Amino acid sequence: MTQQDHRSGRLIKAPENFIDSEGVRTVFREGKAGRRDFVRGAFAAAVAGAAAPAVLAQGNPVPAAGGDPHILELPAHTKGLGQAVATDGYGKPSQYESNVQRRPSPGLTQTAQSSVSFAPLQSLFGIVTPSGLHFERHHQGWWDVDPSKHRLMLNGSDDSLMKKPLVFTVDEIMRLPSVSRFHFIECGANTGMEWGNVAVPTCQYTHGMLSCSEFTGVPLKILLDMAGADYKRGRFVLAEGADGSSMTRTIPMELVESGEVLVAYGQNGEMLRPENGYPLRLVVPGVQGVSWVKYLRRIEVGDKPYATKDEAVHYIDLMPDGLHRQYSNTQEIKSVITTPSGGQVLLDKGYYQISGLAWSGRGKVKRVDVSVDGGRNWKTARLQGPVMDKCLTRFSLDWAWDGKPTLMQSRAMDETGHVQPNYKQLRAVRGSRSIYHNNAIQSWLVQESGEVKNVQLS
Ligand SMILES: Nc1nc2c(c(=O)[nH]1)N[C@H]1C(S)=C(S)[C@@H](COP(=O)(O)O)O[C@H]1N2
Ligand SMILES: [Mo]
Repeated sequence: MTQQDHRSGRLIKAPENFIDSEGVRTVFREGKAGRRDFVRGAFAAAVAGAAAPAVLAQGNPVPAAGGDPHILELPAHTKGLGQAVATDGYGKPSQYESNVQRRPSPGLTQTAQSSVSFAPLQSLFGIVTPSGLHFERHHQGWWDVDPSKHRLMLNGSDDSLMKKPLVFTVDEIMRLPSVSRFHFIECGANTGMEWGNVAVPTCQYTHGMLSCSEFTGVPLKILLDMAGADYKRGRFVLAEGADGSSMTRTIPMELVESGEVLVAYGQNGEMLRPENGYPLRLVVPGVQGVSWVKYLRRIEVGDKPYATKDEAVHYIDLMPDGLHRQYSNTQEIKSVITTPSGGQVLLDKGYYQISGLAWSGRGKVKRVDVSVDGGRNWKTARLQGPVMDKCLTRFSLDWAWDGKPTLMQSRAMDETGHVQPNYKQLRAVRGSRSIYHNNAIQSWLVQESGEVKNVQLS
């Protein structure tokens, strides 16, 4: 990198699009050597091959001498006629932001239908995920379901558990009293590739199975009341989706009774996106994403947990003693620094705003501490309000880089007193061969070159 580049901006963005489709195919051909190595190797190769010009194109060049033409010369847009209103009936982001995309992880899954795309957390501000960048997790592909033909059925596992089984149309649900609430959704497998060791380079891939929206819908409790549910015996509900994945999950009735569980149709002010369950999805605040059943078509009230495939065989946690833990619903306190983060490059010393996200499935985030010396000393970060229940919370801290290698971490605490563990603490309880519910403290190493790297401290 030349001196000129150093003057041109303070941070080079992470090269999010550094794997092309041929690269993905190569990875598939070569990879059978064990999943974690395979993914790690794919990324290492891709990072090494990232072309410098593509990275530099993200810079913001300022000429060294002769005046800045971007000030001295009037650009066309100051002299000509701009485009007409409603040129695009549904607006899109600027062409200059086309690199900000949700992306699949090369080599992670065998098909693109039973797969996941990760949200570009490193490129987002505040707490809301734009709907088009929301992460996706499909077990059998997504559908654009015709709302006029979609139905939601409520029944009991036996007749006495539901006095008046009902079938709703989407219109009927949208007539009922609604609420709008901001909540995060995190796949239980988020950060799952990192259980054993560092696997992926950027926070898009370490933490991007995480998004946050304002959801609008009807509390499920209202629908169950209408159908005459027996809350005394009926301590569980089964939620079922209308796609081919037979996604069914048991939800404890306490969560429904609290009024928090929603049958949602709205996401960030408009209808849900098809990828996120249009026209109806369950919103289960604080609970892992798999329970947020999309294309929701049926709710059954029962007197015991259902032990469906996605809770008895999948979405279980291998513990150090060799047994599996089931029904670990809650997404525990967690945080990640999104800037500076893996794959980004700091271009000079001096001031940076450290910024990141914190969240807890147990309630509000109470405090976030940030360390720039690998966890020896901690400073309390600013929380950007409003701090909401079971919602992403943005934190920030002022920092001046002295040009030396810096190990950066964030550690969050929630209002119930739960504190985010480091890897040593987490592995002591959970071992290192699990997939789900990795809420360990993330470490980023700012190297002397300014390049930020994903690292784990043992
Ligand atoms: N019907 C249905 N619902 C589903 C799934 C699915 O494959 N089918 N995937 C689940 C999983 S594992 C997660 S993490 C979330 C992801 O929601 P999103 O795709 O809107 O991000 O949806 C859940 N609900
Ligand atoms: Mo998930």
